[in-house]
Amino acid sequence: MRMFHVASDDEIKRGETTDIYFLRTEEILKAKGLDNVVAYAEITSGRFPRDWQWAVLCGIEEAAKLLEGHPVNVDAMPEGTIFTWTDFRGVRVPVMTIEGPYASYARLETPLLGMLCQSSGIATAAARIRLAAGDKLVLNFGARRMHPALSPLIGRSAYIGGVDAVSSVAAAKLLGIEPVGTMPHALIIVFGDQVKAWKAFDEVISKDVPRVALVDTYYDEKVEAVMAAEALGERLWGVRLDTPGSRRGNFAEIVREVRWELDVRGYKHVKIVVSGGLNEESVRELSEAGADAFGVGTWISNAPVIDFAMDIVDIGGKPVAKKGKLGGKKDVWRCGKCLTLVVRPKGSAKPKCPRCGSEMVSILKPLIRNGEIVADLPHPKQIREYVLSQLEAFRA
Ligand code: PCP
Repeated sequence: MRMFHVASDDEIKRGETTDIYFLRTEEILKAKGLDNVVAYAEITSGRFPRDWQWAVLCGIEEAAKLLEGHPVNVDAMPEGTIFTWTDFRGVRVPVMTIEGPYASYARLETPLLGMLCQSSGIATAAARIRLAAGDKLVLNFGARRMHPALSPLIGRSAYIGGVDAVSSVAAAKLLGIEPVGTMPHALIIVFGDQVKAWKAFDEVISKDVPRVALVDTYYDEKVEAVMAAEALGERLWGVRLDTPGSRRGNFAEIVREVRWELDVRGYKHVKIVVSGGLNEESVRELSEAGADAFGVGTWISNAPVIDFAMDIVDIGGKPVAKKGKLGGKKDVWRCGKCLTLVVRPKGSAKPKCPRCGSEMVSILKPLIRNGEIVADLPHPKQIREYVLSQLEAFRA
């Protein structure tokens, strides 16, 4: 008997979260002796949400584990690859290809797309917040905005996208990093006194946890910030402003005031953490106003999905396609310098980058061969470094 309304690993692996029409398709193909027909399918994206011009491919490790053991060959861009939904000439970019008896993987389309669509949306939102925050600290506080079964996935995708840490204990465990957080309003309300709560935190919590005092519960933020600095002095790492919308007015102005009042009293070491309803624009604005760290929840955890679709484009070596898609197997080339993508019919000559003339590399790599995972699946830390190195191209 399932306690929570989420699918188990086994149910996902068996394809039981699939859409019924795939099971009926398998049944028909078997009944008509077409269950050995080899189909080559590609996964491409539609236009990105929020007017994004690029996205971060995420969810490849889960996809590999889903497809593992099925009689298929799979190529894919490495997890963390930044891609555009069309190439230089407007051709949709395949991020993954699957080849094998279609009836052996038909039902996996639903879970596979779900894995890539959601993780890539979250990782992309995180990468955009990363760019907006520059080198400042970005913390993912979004576990409470989605079903808890997804916390490890949300934290992993946000971390791959570039956030520095996550507050979800389960996500941090999956990533092999320490969970990071400050204190909730509840702690202060239970004590009924901010100073007592801040001091209790300082007294009880292990010394390697930065002391960040929440300073918007009762009084004006700058008043509480000075109170916290006076209460904890050098041991205070920072203050968190999670000012409620009803009092937010010009949040950047509040941050400037808090910065000023702390500095004129010699508390230059005290950093300012902001959270609550943050997005790319407010992170950029608050960073300019003097904020040092950002707790971002909804904007990353509830990020819109990347609209991936899977289409058969080759049957038995013959190009096929539905309306709106291009038939035939394709090579995908990427410029090592400016990340420009070029899609060509498979086996075509290797192009030079049409944008900067640099060398291009084939970006679809073998992931699975005859049902066996053949690619090294890197740790999220490595994938995050790969994403950050690509983001440098955008910063340049
Ligand atoms: C929220 C909590 C989350 C933040 C805001 C995420 O504050 O701290 O981490 O917000 P977002 O989803 O809008 O980006 P509260 O709801 O005040 O909770 P708490 O008192 O526990 O900090």
